[in-house]
Amino acid sequence: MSGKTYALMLIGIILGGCVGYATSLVYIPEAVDSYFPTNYRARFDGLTQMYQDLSGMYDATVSEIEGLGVEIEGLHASIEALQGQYDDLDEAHTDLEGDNTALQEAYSALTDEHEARGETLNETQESYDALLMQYMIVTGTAPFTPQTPPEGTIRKDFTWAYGGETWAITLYIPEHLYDYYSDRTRVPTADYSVYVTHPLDDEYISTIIGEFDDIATAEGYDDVQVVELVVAFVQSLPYTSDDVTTGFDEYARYPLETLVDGGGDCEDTSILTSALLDGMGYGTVLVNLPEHVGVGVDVDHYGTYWLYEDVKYYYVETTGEGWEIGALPEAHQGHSATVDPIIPVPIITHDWTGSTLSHRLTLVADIQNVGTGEAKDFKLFVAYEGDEGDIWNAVESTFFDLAVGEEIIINLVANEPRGVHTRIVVRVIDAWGDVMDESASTWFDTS
Ligand SMILES: [Ca+2]
Ligand SMILES: [Ca+2]
Repeated sequence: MSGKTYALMLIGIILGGCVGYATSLVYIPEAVDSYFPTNYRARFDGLTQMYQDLSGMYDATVSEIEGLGVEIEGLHASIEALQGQYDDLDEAHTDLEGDNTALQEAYSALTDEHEARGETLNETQESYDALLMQYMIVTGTAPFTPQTPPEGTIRKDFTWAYGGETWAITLYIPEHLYDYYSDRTRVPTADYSVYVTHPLDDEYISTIIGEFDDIATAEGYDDVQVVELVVAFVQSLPYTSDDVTTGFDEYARYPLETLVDGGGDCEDTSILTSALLDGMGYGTVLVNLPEHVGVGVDVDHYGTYWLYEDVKYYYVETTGEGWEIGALPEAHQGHSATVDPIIPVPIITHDWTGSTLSHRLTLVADIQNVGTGEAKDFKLFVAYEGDEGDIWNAVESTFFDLAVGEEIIINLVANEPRGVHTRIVVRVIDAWGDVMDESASTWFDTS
């Protein structure tokens, strides 16, 4: 387009604007008001106001919904957090349940172990007590910390049957005690009570008695049953005659010898039985039959008994098994017997030498008490004896006492009778004149 055209168009626009302005001056609002009916105007305004109000409500509702959405999100987050917490707690609970089960198992395992250890402790304590007792017997003293089993003991295991059951005891016999008794010269007497009343083994015998007491207490035995238990124990020991085991006959054994040697013959097992029964407090005697020895015990029973100082002592056979209290083997029936109580008695031995000068005998006697009781008011008696039983020129010493194990040397001078067939007799007599020991020379003739 040319510049002329542009100019024409510009002029046209300006003219057009002027026409528009003039028109606007004609159509003023008052003109509109006057043009539209009044009620339309009010309704329009009302609708406009309603619209505005609804818009405001809408906006408020929208913002409220937005707020609730935020709130819901917050609640969701809380729920998730709670769920997480719940899951954690659930897991922890499961873990704790597992822990609880494991702890209960561990607790019952510990309880079992505790009980087992308690039993072991009791057994150990019993063993310790037994060893301690042995140790004290061996050494005579209580150790501060005994840690090793006692040396110098001889272990002996015994089993026997009584009352339908089998019983077992283990003894630790002090070696020095056994050696003491086995080295001891046999006491020259038929009164075997001195083998029971010898005091050195009393303490050890009481520990053996403790073993029987334990059984008797546990089983609730009465007196007869206790005696039967002890007798069954001794009867179970093997019978060994003297000549086989010791090389000579009538070798009486002290109780510990019979236990260590594992048996003996009648006087040995009777000595052991009466040592146990006497130690337990039962009235006990030794029954000395021809060629046999048994025991008598003061219990309420029936059968064969010996009366001693108005007390009935029922016979107990100690050799062989199965003999009941009061049962006397047929081989020994109808014989008389001597009864030796279990009380300490002196047993006297003596030696003497004599020389004669001018029909005067000088005699030197060595007298010893090898028994278990003191000799009181004993005398030495010396005389010449004729072959008709006559006693010539007797002399006596003054009274003397001899403690257990003690010995005394006594000199006596006696006149020798002239022109007789004679022998010298030497006696140790007690206060009642009973002969406690006696010896004689060979027969000879005097000038
Ligand atoms: Ca004794
Ligand atoms: Ca014997």
